[in-house]
Amino acid sequence: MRPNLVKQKFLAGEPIVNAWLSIPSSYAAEVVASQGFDSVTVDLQHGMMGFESALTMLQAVSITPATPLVRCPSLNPPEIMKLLDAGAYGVICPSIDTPEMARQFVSACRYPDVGQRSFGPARGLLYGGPDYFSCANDTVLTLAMIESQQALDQLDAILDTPGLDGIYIGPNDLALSLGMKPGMQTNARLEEVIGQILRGARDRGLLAGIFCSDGAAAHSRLEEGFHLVTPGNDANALAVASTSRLLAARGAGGATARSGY
Ligand code: 3PY
Ligand code: MG
Repeated sequence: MRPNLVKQKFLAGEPIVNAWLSIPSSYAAEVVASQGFDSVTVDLQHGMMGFESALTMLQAVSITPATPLVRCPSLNPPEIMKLLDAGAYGVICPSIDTPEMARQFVSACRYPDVGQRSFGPARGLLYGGPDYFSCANDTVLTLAMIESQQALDQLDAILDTPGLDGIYIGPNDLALSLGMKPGMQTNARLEEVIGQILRGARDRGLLAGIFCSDGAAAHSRLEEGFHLVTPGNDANALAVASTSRLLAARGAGGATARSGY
Protein backbone atom coordinates (compact mmCIF):
# COMPACT_ATOMS: atom_id res chain seq x y z
CA MET A 1 0.00 0.00 0.00
CA ARG A 2 1.17 3.53 -0.72
CA PRO A 3 2.80 4.72 2.52
CA ASN A 4 1.20 7.39 4.67
CA LEU A 5 3.87 10.11 4.60
CA VAL A 6 2.24 11.98 7.50
CA LYS A 7 2.54 8.90 9.68
CA GLN A 8 6.12 8.35 8.51
CA LYS A 9 7.08 11.96 9.26
CA PHE A 10 5.46 11.77 12.68
CA LEU A 11 7.37 8.57 13.52
CA ALA A 12 10.59 10.17 12.26
CA GLY A 13 10.01 13.25 14.45
CA GLU A 14 9.64 15.57 11.46
CA PRO A 15 7.19 18.51 11.54
CA ILE A 16 4.02 18.23 9.46
CA VAL A 17 2.46 21.33 7.92
CA ASN A 18 -1.11 20.71 6.86
CA ALA A 19 -3.28 22.80 4.52
CA TRP A 20 -7.02 23.19 5.16
CA LEU A 21 -9.58 23.36 2.36
CA SER A 22 -13.00 24.97 2.74
CA ILE A 23 -13.59 26.09 -0.86
CA PRO A 24 -15.48 23.44 -2.88
CA SER A 25 -13.16 23.33 -5.86
CA SER A 26 -10.84 20.63 -7.18
CA TYR A 27 -8.79 23.33 -8.91
CA ALA A 28 -8.30 25.30 -5.67
CA ALA A 29 -7.41 22.00 -3.96
CA GLU A 30 -4.83 21.27 -6.65
CA VAL A 31 -3.33 24.76 -6.37
CA VAL A 32 -3.00 24.54 -2.59
CA ALA A 33 -1.76 20.93 -2.60
CA SER A 34 0.93 21.84 -5.15
CA GLN A 35 2.59 24.32 -2.77
CA GLY A 36 4.59 21.75 -0.81
CA PHE A 37 2.35 21.09 2.19
CA ASP A 38 2.91 17.69 3.82
CA SER A 39 -0.81 17.03 3.97
CA VAL A 40 -4.04 18.66 2.82
CA THR A 41 -7.30 18.33 4.74
CA VAL A 42 -10.67 18.60 3.03
CA ASP A 43 -12.93 20.06 5.73
CA LEU A 44 -16.45 18.66 5.47
CA GLN A 45 -17.51 20.06 8.84
CA HIS A 46 -17.21 23.79 8.20
CA GLY A 47 -16.05 23.73 4.59
CA MET A 48 -18.59 24.63 1.92
CA MET A 49 -18.55 21.20 0.28
CA GLY A 50 -20.38 17.90 0.41
CA PHE A 51 -19.18 14.42 -0.49
CA GLU A 52 -19.25 14.86 -4.30
CA SER A 53 -16.95 17.88 -4.23
CA ALA A 54 -14.78 16.33 -1.52
CA LEU A 55 -14.20 13.32 -3.80
CA THR A 56 -12.89 15.46 -6.66
CA MET A 57 -10.78 17.47 -4.21
CA LEU A 58 -9.20 14.30 -2.83
CA GLN A 59 -8.47 13.25 -6.41
CA ALA A 60 -6.81 16.63 -7.04
CA VAL A 61 -4.68 16.33 -3.89
CA SER A 62 -3.72 12.80 -4.96
CA ILE A 63 -1.81 13.99 -8.00
CA THR A 64 0.59 15.85 -5.69
CA PRO A 65 2.96 14.43 -3.03
CA ALA A 66 0.71 15.81 -0.23
CA THR A 67 -1.15 13.26 1.87
CA PRO A 68 -4.96 13.58 1.55
CA LEU A 69 -6.82 13.93 4.85
CA VAL A 70 -10.41 14.82 5.69
CA ARG A 71 -12.25 16.39 8.56
CA CYS A 72 -15.56 14.52 8.64
CA PRO A 73 -18.73 16.49 9.45
CA SER A 74 -19.37 14.58 12.69
CA LEU A 75 -18.95 11.19 14.33
CA ASN A 76 -21.05 9.36 11.76
CA PRO A 77 -19.57 5.93 10.86
CA PRO A 78 -21.23 5.58 7.39
CA GLU A 79 -19.98 9.05 6.39
CA ILE A 80 -16.49 8.31 7.70
CA MET A 81 -16.47 5.01 5.80
CA LYS A 82 -17.34 6.78 2.53
CA LEU A 83 -14.59 9.36 2.99
CA LEU A 84 -12.05 6.60 3.61
CA ASP A 85 -13.38 4.76 0.56
CA ALA A 86 -12.80 8.02 -1.35
CA GLY A 87 -9.10 7.77 -0.55
CA ALA A 88 -8.59 9.80 2.63
CA TYR A 89 -5.44 8.63 4.41
CA GLY A 90 -6.54 10.10 7.71
CA VAL A 91 -9.69 11.33 9.41
CA ILE A 92 -9.91 14.27 11.80
CA CYS A 93 -13.19 13.83 13.70
CA PRO A 94 -14.79 16.86 15.39
CA SER A 95 -15.99 16.96 18.99
CA ILE A 96 -14.76 13.70 20.42
CA ASP A 97 -16.05 14.42 23.91
CA THR A 98 -16.05 11.02 25.59
CA PRO A 99 -13.98 7.80 25.61
CA GLU A 100 -16.97 5.99 24.08
CA MET A 101 -17.02 8.44 21.16
CA ALA A 102 -13.28 7.91 20.71
CA ARG A 103 -13.81 4.13 20.58
CA GLN A 104 -16.63 4.52 18.03
CA PHE A 105 -14.44 6.79 15.92
CA VAL A 106 -11.50 4.37 15.82
CA SER A 107 -13.86 1.49 15.10
CA ALA A 108 -15.38 3.37 12.13
CA CYS A 109 -11.90 3.71 10.60
CA ARG A 110 -10.74 0.08 11.05
CA TYR A 111 -11.71 -3.10 9.25
CA PRO A 112 -12.67 -6.15 11.36
CA ASP A 113 -11.68 -7.60 13.57
CA VAL A 114 -10.20 -4.38 14.96
CA GLY A 115 -13.21 -2.23 14.04
CA GLN A 116 -16.43 -2.16 12.08
CA ARG A 117 -15.50 -0.49 8.80
CA SER A 118 -17.28 -2.16 5.91
CA PHE A 119 -15.31 -3.29 2.86
CA GLY A 120 -16.23 -2.38 -0.70
CA PRO A 121 -14.07 -1.86 -3.78
CA ALA A 122 -13.56 1.87 -3.89
CA ARG A 123 -11.17 4.67 -4.75
CA GLY A 124 -9.11 3.94 -1.61
CA LEU A 125 -7.77 0.85 -3.37
CA LEU A 126 -6.87 2.82 -6.52
CA TYR A 127 -4.95 5.40 -4.51
CA GLY A 128 -3.60 3.03 -1.86
CA GLY A 129 -2.91 -0.10 -3.92
CA PRO A 130 -4.24 -3.65 -4.24
CA ASP A 131 -3.09 -4.62 -0.73
CA TYR A 132 -5.24 -1.81 0.72
CA PHE A 133 -7.43 -4.14 2.75
CA SER A 134 -4.57 -5.83 4.58
CA CYS A 135 -2.64 -2.60 5.24
CA ALA A 136 -5.29 0.10 5.74
CA ASN A 137 -5.77 -0.46 9.48
CA ASP A 138 -2.09 0.31 10.06
CA THR A 139 -1.91 3.14 7.51
CA VAL A 140 -5.00 5.33 7.93
CA LEU A 141 -4.65 7.94 10.69
CA THR A 142 -7.32 8.52 13.33
CA LEU A 143 -7.14 12.01 14.87
CA ALA A 144 -9.76 12.92 17.50
CA MET A 145 -10.61 16.58 17.91
CA ILE A 146 -10.42 17.76 21.50
CA GLU A 147 -12.48 20.92 21.68
CA SER A 148 -14.72 20.90 24.75
CA GLN A 149 -14.70 21.01 28.53
CA GLN A 150 -16.41 17.60 28.47
CA ALA A 151 -13.44 16.15 26.58
CA LEU A 152 -11.01 17.80 29.00
CA ASP A 153 -12.85 16.21 31.92
CA GLN A 154 -12.16 12.76 30.42
CA LEU A 155 -8.94 13.55 28.61
CA ASP A 156 -6.86 10.68 29.98
CA ALA A 157 -9.47 8.06 29.08
CA ILE A 158 -9.91 9.52 25.58
CA LEU A 159 -6.15 9.56 25.00
CA ASP A 160 -5.89 5.95 26.20
CA THR A 161 -8.29 4.74 23.48
CA PRO A 162 -6.67 1.73 21.75
CA GLY A 163 -5.90 2.44 18.09
CA LEU A 164 -6.20 6.21 18.36
CA ASP A 165 -3.26 7.75 16.48
CA GLY A 166 -3.52 11.26 17.81
CA ILE A 167 -5.50 14.36 18.62
CA TYR A 168 -6.22 17.62 16.86
CA ILE A 169 -7.13 20.72 18.86
CA GLY A 170 -9.87 23.06 17.69
CA PRO A 171 -9.01 26.28 19.57
CA ASN A 172 -12.22 28.08 18.56
CA ASP A 173 -14.65 25.53 19.94
CA LEU A 174 -12.38 24.88 22.90
CA ALA A 175 -12.48 28.61 23.72
CA LEU A 176 -16.28 28.63 23.33
CA SER A 177 -16.62 25.66 25.65
CA LEU A 178 -14.49 27.43 28.27
CA GLY A 179 -16.79 30.44 28.15
CA MET A 180 -14.60 32.60 25.91
CA LYS A 181 -15.17 33.96 22.43
CA PRO A 182 -13.82 32.15 19.34
CA GLY A 183 -11.28 33.96 17.18
CA MET A 184 -7.85 32.43 17.93
CA GLN A 185 -6.86 35.17 20.38
CA THR A 186 -4.30 34.24 23.02
CA ASN A 187 -5.65 33.70 26.49
CA ALA A 188 -3.79 32.34 29.55
CA ARG A 189 -6.47 29.79 30.51
CA LEU A 190 -6.83 28.56 26.92
CA GLU A 191 -3.04 28.21 26.61
CA GLU A 192 -2.92 26.26 29.88
CA VAL A 193 -5.52 23.81 28.58
CA ILE A 194 -3.80 23.51 25.19
CA GLY A 195 -0.54 22.73 27.02
CA GLN A 196 -2.31 20.07 29.10
CA ILE A 197 -3.69 18.34 25.97
CA LEU A 198 -0.31 18.55 24.24
CA ARG A 199 1.50 16.96 27.20
CA GLY A 200 -1.13 14.22 27.51
CA ALA A 201 -0.75 13.32 23.83
CA ARG A 202 3.05 13.49 23.80
CA ASP A 203 3.37 11.41 27.00
CA ARG A 204 1.49 8.60 25.24
CA GLY A 205 3.39 8.87 21.95
CA LEU A 206 0.30 10.22 20.17
CA LEU A 207 0.40 12.68 17.30
CA ALA A 208 -0.60 16.17 18.47
CA GLY A 209 -2.11 18.52 15.89
CA ILE A 210 -3.69 21.95 16.13
CA PHE A 211 -5.48 24.49 13.96
CA CYS A 212 -3.69 27.89 13.88
CA SER A 213 -4.55 31.35 12.65
CA ASP A 214 -1.60 31.73 10.27
CA GLY A 215 1.94 30.64 9.42
CA ALA A 216 3.66 32.43 12.31
CA ALA A 217 1.24 30.98 14.87
CA ALA A 218 1.72 27.53 13.31
CA HIS A 219 5.50 27.87 13.58
CA SER A 220 5.21 28.74 17.29
CA ARG A 221 3.04 25.68 17.87
CA LEU A 222 5.69 23.45 16.25
CA GLU A 223 8.26 24.98 18.60
CA GLU A 224 5.97 24.16 21.53
CA GLY A 225 6.05 20.51 20.53
CA PHE A 226 3.04 20.00 18.26
CA HIS A 227 3.67 17.50 15.46
CA LEU A 228 1.11 18.72 12.93
CA VAL A 229 0.00 22.32 12.43
CA THR A 230 -2.53 23.97 10.11
CA PRO A 231 -1.65 27.59 9.23
CA GLY A 232 -5.24 28.75 8.60
CA ASN A 233 -7.52 27.76 5.75
CA ASP A 234 -7.74 28.43 2.02
CA ALA A 235 -10.50 31.07 2.25
CA ASN A 236 -8.45 33.02 4.78
CA ALA A 237 -5.32 32.81 2.60
CA LEU A 238 -7.31 34.02 -0.42
CA ALA A 239 -8.86 36.87 1.55
CA VAL A 240 -5.51 38.01 2.97
CA ALA A 241 -3.75 37.85 -0.40
CA SER A 242 -6.64 39.65 -2.16
CA THR A 243 -6.78 42.42 0.44
CA SER A 244 -3.05 42.97 0.29
CA ARG A 245 -3.18 43.34 -3.53
CA LEU A 246 -6.18 45.63 -3.34
CA LEU A 247 -4.44 47.88 -0.82
CA ALA A 248 -1.18 47.87 -2.75
CA ALA A 249 -3.04 48.82 -5.93
CA ARG A 250 -4.78 51.68 -4.13
CA GLY A 251 -1.55 52.76 -2.48
CA ALA A 252 -3.31 52.39 0.87
CA GLY A 253 -2.68 50.34 4.00
CA GLY A 254 -4.15 49.39 7.33
CA ALA A 255 -7.32 47.44 6.45
CA THR A 256 -7.65 43.78 7.36
CA ALA A 257 -9.05 40.93 5.30
CA ARG A 258 -12.63 39.82 5.95
CA SER A 259 -12.24 36.06 5.90
CA GLY A 260 -13.81 35.03 9.16
CA TYR A 261 -11.61 32.02 10.14
C1 3PY B 1 -11.89 24.95 16.02
O1 3PY B 1 -11.05 25.84 16.21
O2 3PY B 1 -12.85 24.73 16.78
C2 3PY B 1 -11.76 24.12 14.86
O3 3PY B 1 -12.52 23.18 14.71
C3 3PY B 1 -10.68 24.43 13.89
O4 3PY B 1 -10.89 23.89 12.67
MG1 MG C 1 -14.14 23.14 16.03
